[in-house]
Amino acid sequence: MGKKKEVLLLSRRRMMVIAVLLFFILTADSKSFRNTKNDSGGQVLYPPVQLHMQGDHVVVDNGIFRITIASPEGIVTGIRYNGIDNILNDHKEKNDRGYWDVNWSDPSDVKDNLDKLTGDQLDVIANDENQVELSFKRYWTLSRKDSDVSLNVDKRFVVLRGSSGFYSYGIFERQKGWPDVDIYQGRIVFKLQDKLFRYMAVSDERQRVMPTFEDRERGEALDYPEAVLLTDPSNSLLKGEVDDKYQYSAEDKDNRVHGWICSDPPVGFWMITPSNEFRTAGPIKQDLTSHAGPVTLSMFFSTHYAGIDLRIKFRDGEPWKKVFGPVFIYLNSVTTEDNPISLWADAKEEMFQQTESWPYDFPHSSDYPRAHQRGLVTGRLLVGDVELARANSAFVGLAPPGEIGSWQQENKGYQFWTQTDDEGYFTIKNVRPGFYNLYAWVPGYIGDYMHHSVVNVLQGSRIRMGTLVYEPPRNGPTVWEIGVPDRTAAEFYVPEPNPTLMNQLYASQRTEAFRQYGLWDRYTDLYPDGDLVYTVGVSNYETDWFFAHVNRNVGNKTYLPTTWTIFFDLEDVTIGNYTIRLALASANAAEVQVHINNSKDMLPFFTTGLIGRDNAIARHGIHGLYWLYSINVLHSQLRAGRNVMYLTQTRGLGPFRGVMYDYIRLEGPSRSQK
Ligand SMILES: *[C@@H]1O[C@H](CO)[C@@H](O)[C@H](O)[C@H]1NC(C)=O
Ligand SMILES: *[C@@H]1O[C@H](CO)[C@@H](O)[C@H](O)[C@H]1NC(C)=O
Ligand SMILES: CC(=O)N[C@H]1CO[C@H](CO)[C@@H](O)[C@@H]1O
Repeated sequence: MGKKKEVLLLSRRRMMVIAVLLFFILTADSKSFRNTKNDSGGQVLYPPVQLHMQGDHVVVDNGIFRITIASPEGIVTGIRYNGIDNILNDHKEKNDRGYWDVNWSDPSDVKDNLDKLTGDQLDVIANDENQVELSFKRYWTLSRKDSDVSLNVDKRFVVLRGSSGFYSYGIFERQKGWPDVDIYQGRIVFKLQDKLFRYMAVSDERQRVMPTFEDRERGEALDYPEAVLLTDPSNSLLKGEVDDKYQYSAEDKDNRVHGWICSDPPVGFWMITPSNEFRTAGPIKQDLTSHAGPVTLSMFFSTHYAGIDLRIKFRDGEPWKKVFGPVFIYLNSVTTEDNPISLWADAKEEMFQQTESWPYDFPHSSDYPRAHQRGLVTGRLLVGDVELARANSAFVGLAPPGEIGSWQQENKGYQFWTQTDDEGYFTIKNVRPGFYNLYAWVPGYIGDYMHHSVVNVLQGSRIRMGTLVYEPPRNGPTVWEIGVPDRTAAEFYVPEPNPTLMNQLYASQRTEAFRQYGLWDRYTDLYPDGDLVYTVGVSNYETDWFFAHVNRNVGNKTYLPTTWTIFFDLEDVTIGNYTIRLALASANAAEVQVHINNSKDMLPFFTTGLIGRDNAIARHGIHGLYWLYSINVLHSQLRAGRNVMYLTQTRGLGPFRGVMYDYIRLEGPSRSQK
């Protein structure tokens, strides 16, 4: 990167170090320099932040970039940076460029409403040389019942001196007695200049030249219509590819920086989400990132890959308040001699810096606790299954008090997650004061852990949980197992996509192959004459177990249920009860019926009932929500020699109904039962 621009890329903290160093170097031979040093710690290199109030909009300029925000609406209409007059798409309406929004409905009515949370009043919270903080507020009243979601909304925008980007956070509040409401989704959205931003990056591996909005308009909508076959793209290299925003989803724990690169001039626009505390449903909840448009999002909450369970449901006048963000919208640039793709590496570096600075020390809202107002929880997790072991890379988190596993549906409070080290130790930092349960799950083991007592985190508290032992469900020794208990179907067979429906990005990335479009129909191609048959001890789940239990495409848009068969041999049958552990990684409007030995036409031995709305098959996920069933089998229902277990997904009709298995195990009777 060029020297001059490199300085511009530096974060505030690094700049201060450089400014102080420069100060010492310069003062060594120039006493007069000292006179120009300001009192705020040596930020002499950067001009003060300036706020200009201009009737229907405000402009904030820190010498690095300039942002224009409609006032009092609190909607970003312009970002000028590095010679680009407006990074945002100014062919779009002013309220369709940089905005917060939520989807909501009145539960007594099915109508889905989109609310852009337009502000009614502007308050200047801070306006000095180092920080401008603006608050765009809207207060809800009963007279707004049909037009606006019943929330008080305070949208904040913060610009710091010497910072190459801006922060936004929002405080949503509901007062006691307000009407029932369901809120499905909340996010901040930026729509960029389509002529400039063509290259998108969501991770080291997942980056590419993207189709434009018009390319999609000219293409052929697939099923769902968010997926489009590019029949006539402006860039002919993209012809014949499928584009779908859901192919760029990420788990929240990995959804920390993504965005777009413009090559001329070389400029990057990035969404940095430095914490997951305000997102919902735990660390592996999946959501959208950036997508063709060009669009960049920070998704605060949604029903994606989870379904209706994840709508935020307010009943009986329940009061509520929550802070979403701050997120950081980062701008970077290099000289024209440099490779613009290097802006991704710099954005990632900036993401690490922002994450390290969390919790921030500058937001003025008292609803956002600073570092010293938060607490710390430490401990060690062991797992006692067949033998006692350290829980390596286990997910350990604090979430509002609930039931075992309830964090994956929880959506009103804050969650704080970490992973254990290889000795099982964990440290959960920066926890907001409040009551929590401590939850955990351990890759390699089934089920969920919850500590028996509620944890009360106080301001500044350091809570030692000591050594905790998770005892996963187990009634006896493993007779056989299929897959790995890790809440995904990633270890199973993910087919090659239909060559006419490819996203070339994933053509050479086996671990991302599940993101291809249309894999549900590959089942019928692979099993044209009969359904999947798996023989324990002979078959290999990596090649012989299709990653999703989907319906058979019999043509004419008709999909029929399928039955998978597992053959297993028992040398002899031990007196006592056997147990089947059936762990699902996803379910969508599905029902799994289990038959053992008996014909599949008879009443099922077990059924899950109709479950799930996570839509992970259609949205190219490798998991949705997690389900675990334990099924008791009497020894008299098994026999020495060959046994057979049938798994029928009974709900046909469409391609997207089905399940993904995480793991299946047969346990023998416990040795002490004999
Ligand atoms: C296709 O389905 C439609 C609607 O169910 C039906 O009317 C039609 O006869 C079917 N065509 C064929 C070829 O099966
Ligand atoms: C075995 O299962 C049966 C039927 O559910 C139950 O009544 C019995 O108590 C179980 N036996 C043991 C040892 O758990
Ligand atoms: C669990 C179950 O249904 N087991 C059946 C296996 O088949 C034998 C013989 O047909 C039945 O007696 C069991 O009930």
